[in-house]
Amino acid sequence: MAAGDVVCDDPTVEVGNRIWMDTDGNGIQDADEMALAGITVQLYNGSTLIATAVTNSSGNYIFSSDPLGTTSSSHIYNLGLIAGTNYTIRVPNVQGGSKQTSLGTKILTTPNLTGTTNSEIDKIDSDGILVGNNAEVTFLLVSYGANNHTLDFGFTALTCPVAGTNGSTNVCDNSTLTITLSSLISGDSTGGVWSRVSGSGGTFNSTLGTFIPTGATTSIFRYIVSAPGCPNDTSEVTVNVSPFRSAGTDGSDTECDGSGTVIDLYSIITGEQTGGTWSD
Ligand SMILES: [Ca+2]
Ligand SMILES: [Ca+2]
Ligand SMILES: [Ca+2]
Repeated sequence: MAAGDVVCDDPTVEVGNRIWMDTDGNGIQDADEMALAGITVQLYNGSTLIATAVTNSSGNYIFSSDPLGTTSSSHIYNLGLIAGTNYTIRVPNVQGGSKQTSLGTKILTTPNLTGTTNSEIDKIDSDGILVGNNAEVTFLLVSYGANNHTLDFGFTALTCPVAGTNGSTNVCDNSTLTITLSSLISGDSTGGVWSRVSGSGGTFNSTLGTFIPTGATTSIFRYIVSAPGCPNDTSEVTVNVSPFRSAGTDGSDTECDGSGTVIDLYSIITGEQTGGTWSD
């Protein structure tokens, strides 16, 4: 090197940079969507862990080769990053038994809705793809100076299925009509499982969620919906079954005007059960 040459360090390079709450679940960072702080993010070269950061209150993380930067929990400096190398940003344990507690019940949002390249538009989408229980994006560190702030991860609320509002119906025990149990609860999600909680007789089909009350007693049926990460939700249908009561066979009697005879109406109908009511 000749005297007077200017000695330049390699320009630095940094990658990042945001983890956010994708409130509307559209996979895009919208203006009103909040940052997610306290999320652990790792930088890997192949299977080798290079550095670990935790997002700050702006949801930001940075991995940088700048030797002059001041490292914090979210911004990691003085890393030996090599241009032309594929690196992976990993948010570990976004689901499963060791899920990061800062993620609560949130789930990874849809990735790469604007593409997978390091372009201006790629800055606003989510890049994390589920690999096992981790969210990952692998990228080429193109060259020194080519900072890449497009490596973002969106999370959205887990939508749990609901079992709806309880319902009931009243039927006779000689009814042969098929009752579709789901028609008696409201606001329920599909895909749940029916079971019988009480009562006997009739024909209950748990697969179809139907009940034919012929010969049954009052019965309660339970609908349970479940999904990974969600609590089970339950609703019930009560089918009130009354014994069929026969009013007997019609009859008639002929009396003349002015007859003083008291007519026992029960003596005219046949086969009736007690407990009925007369009207004219
Ligand atoms: Ca969004
Ligand atoms: Ca993308
Ligand atoms: Ca992006």
